[in-house]
Amino acid sequence: MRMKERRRAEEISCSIIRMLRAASGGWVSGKAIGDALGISRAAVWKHIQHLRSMDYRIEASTRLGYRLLGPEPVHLHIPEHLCSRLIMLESVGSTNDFAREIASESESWTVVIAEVQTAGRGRLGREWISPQGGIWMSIILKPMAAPSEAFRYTMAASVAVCRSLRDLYDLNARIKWPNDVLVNGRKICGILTEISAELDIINHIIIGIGINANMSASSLPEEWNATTISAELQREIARGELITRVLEEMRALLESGEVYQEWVRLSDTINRRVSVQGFGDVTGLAVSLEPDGALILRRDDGNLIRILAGDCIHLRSAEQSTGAGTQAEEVSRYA
Ligand code: BT5
Repeated sequence: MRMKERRRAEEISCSIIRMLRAASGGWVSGKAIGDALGISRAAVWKHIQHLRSMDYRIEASTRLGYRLLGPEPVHLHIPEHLCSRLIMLESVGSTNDFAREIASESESWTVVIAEVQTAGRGRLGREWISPQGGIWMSIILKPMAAPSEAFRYTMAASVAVCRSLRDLYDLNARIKWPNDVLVNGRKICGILTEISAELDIINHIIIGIGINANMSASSLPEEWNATTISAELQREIARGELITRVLEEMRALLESGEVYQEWVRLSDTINRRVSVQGFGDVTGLAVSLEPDGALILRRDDGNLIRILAGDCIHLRSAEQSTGAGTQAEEVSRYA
């Protein structure tokens, strides 16, 4: 199918889903859909088949038409070998909280996914808006590793999301330090890692990943500078496919030993002028990133400072900054 035709087909599929959603689980006749969209009933049926292949559960009746059954089952295309257990919830406060409650008796790679979070959390207890259509998931990991290695798992998650968005949808995804994934400078994914550990060994890590997938950008306040996949692509995606890819990428990365290098290559922060708020406010040029996740900043007085955690604001683009950062060339390969 040519690009233009494919775009048109996707628009029609989206319109059909909107009509079915608007009916709140009620029936919509094939004729009503066909008339509204200017297509034949046979074409409506073809689009319904396509939507079903994208995870939507749609019931068809020759007499009544079509109706959407519950929220979209994102798990349908997640192969079993990627998680030791997959828990799907319609609605939960926070998948990270749910994961924490079951962590001690769960195996590594238990994955919790919710259609909606009513109390989704960001770092430092901040709110994370999590309506229907997004991907809200937590992965329980139990590596034989020291607590100081925990950051590697968060890095792997952000790199996995970035690569998946690039490969599947050709989106210009980059990582804002420490672990936000941005598309064209706007936040599309946030990661919240929580660990339980003894002094020298991790009991479990919970990696919470929130991806704004099939949601309208207007569900998020403008001042947050956020975006969603459907807003970027002007179409909805199959969430099961994206979740699968993220899990595959994460597993491959953690086995490869290349997590840090990839995290640096995909960084959108290096060689930018930034302001970091954490323990006090610091402004300067982001010159490099270290394997433990630290950001090295050159302050205006020339002094280098090492920051392990904080909120980063990008003040100026790489092109406008002077004095290339040590890792800037590698980064530009992804530009
Ligand atoms: C994060 O925190 O970015 C981590 C978000 C992690 C969410 C996942 S969803 C699955 C799992 N279960 C949870 O309860 N959480 C995890 P932080 O860097 O602190 O960013 C929080 C800030 O992002 C908020 O203060 C808002 O400004 C903004 N924000 C809130 N919801 C957003 C959304 N859906 N998209 C983009 N920005 C959002």
